[in-house]
Amino acid sequence: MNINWYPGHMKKTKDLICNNLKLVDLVIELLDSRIPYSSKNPDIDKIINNKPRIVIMSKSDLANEIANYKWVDYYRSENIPVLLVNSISNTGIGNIINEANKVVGEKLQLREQKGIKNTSIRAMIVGIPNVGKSTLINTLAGRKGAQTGNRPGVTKGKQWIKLKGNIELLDTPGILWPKFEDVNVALNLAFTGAIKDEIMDVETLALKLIERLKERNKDLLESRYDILVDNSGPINIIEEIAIKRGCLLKKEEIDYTRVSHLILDEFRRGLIGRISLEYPEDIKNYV
Ligand SMILES: Nc1nc2c(ncn2[C@@H]2O[C@H](COP(=O)(O)OP(=O)(O)O)[C@@H](O)[C@H]2O)c(=O)[nH]1
Ligand SMILES: [Mg+2]
Repeated sequence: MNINWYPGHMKKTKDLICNNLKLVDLVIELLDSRIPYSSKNPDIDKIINNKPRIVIMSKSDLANEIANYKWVDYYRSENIPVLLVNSISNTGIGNIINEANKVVGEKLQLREQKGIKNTSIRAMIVGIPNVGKSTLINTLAGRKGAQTGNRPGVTKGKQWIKLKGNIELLDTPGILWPKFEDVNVALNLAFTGAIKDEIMDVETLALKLIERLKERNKDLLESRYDILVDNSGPINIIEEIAIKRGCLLKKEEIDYTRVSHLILDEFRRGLIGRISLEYPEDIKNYV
């Protein structure tokens, strides 16, 4: 598997996040709603080490609604604050500010009691590549989001973005590495585009995706491509889609590369439907 995370890079990233962590009151951990397990950094708990945290399930618009609520229930049952967010349409964004105040509120009161003037909440966003960190930062900043610039003495060299309410967000997110060991995790990351088509050729990846969708999302597959998938193996399904969509070479041969790109692209954009690849009940010993 060819992912650009070698140990040196991981250590550097970890050090950077640890240094930034000292400056913040709150960590906003971003997970992809379609794959909350696979998009979770394996070392996050050790890295943030008891810092207050809010879990944000990003791209909730692309995930199955029932799965979304099951994940929310799961996190609530673990007493971990969790929010569903769609950064593109701005859904759920306002709740982040409320939740941040709930989670960090007591600490702020203590600060006020000690006579500390600036009682804003300082937060940082962390997550694996492509999970939506930059989009969320931009959405949270909005048009009014002014860069607050350096704060001499306290936060040398750091840029903070002032959000509505009393939150200041570090403008550079913490980029974390995904899990490596598990083939299913790698596949999920590749299906959703978190790691680009690096782990295997695009034809095999599309084939694996069709296998997965056939198991749980047969109806969506059938209605998107106007096909019946019951007795067909994944290759047949891909060929049928190719014919329906005109992904053909000369002499009517199937253009496997083109149809594979088409399927992956449509899945990633949510065009096949709102599909979650992981439900809490699938995951044993989830943390
Ligand atoms: N549908 C949808 N797409 C999103 C959402 N948030 C981010 N994206 C898309 O996901 C891709 C990666 O987002 P980006 O913010 O660059 O991720 P980063 O690498 O974590 O900074 C971009 O194409 C975004 O438009 C969301 O809530 N819903
Ligand atoms: Mg980014």
